[in-house]
Amino acid sequence: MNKILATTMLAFCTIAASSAFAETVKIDITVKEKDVVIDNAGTVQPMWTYNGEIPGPLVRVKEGDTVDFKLTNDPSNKQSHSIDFHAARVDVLDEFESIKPGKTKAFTFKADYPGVFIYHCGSDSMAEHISKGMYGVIIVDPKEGYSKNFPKPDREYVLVQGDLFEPGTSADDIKMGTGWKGVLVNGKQFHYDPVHDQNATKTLESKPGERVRIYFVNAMINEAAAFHAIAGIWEQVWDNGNPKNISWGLQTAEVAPAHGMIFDIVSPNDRATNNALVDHRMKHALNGAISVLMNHKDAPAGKGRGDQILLR
Ligand SMILES: [Cu+2]
Repeated sequence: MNKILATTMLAFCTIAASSAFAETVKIDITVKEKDVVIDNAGTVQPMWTYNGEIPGPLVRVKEGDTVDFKLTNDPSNKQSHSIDFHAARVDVLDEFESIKPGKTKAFTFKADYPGVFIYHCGSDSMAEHISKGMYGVIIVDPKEGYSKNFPKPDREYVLVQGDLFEPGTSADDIKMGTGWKGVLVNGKQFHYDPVHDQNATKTLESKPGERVRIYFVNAMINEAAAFHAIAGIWEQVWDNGNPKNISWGLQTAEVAPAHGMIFDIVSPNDRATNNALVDHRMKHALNGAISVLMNHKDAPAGKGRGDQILLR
């Protein structure tokens, strides 16, 4: 075997190895209590966050991977905080314990189940910590990859729905829903809806006929989300995002608090169309939970791909 061929084969083996075998993925997150912009007008509210963002950073691993995780509670914070990964099987009193400002907590877990999972703060009062923004998404891609029952999408978007309460609402009132103000989609009311909010500048986009995969997570503390695509039908829906839990041709699916599901939509390929992806509970939709998906031939190539899966 000549040297060039040997080198090529070695390179090929390295790529194959990295995609076929489980890896250890290192994730560090810092809790920051800070003022955060909660709508398209630039309104700021004191919130509690993972890495300063609502939702926290998108974590994506493959089924079978080990997550090597470290949580830091920033020394400038006032509260104890924690993290609860729904993708982990560990000890709630150990890995998920609360840590004081200035402390760190490191642990590992194996992502044994494929799907889309929430992570959130579990510190007392959990209602207050979650509703102030302490949640995010971990996607665990199935180890067998794509298949007939879990086809490769053309674009992917993450949508996380959370509560917005009036600033200064007490933990007890938050728990009972008093002082509720609206719904944040990826951290902002009407984040991707220029129809209902003149200050909105972003939309989800795809080309006609493309398969768009929505990773939907409901981080609301007390209420389910009735996820529906106006002027569309969910081609396939996977409960918890597990390829085994497949449903076909759904109009609306209920996503429980602290649950996630995968929704695919395929637009007609012979015309431009628009969809509104909504929580069909009117109280939720009309207070922030509407996102526009524009299907048109000029959709930017990078949108819904790479680092533009969760649009900030
Ligand atoms: Cu917390």
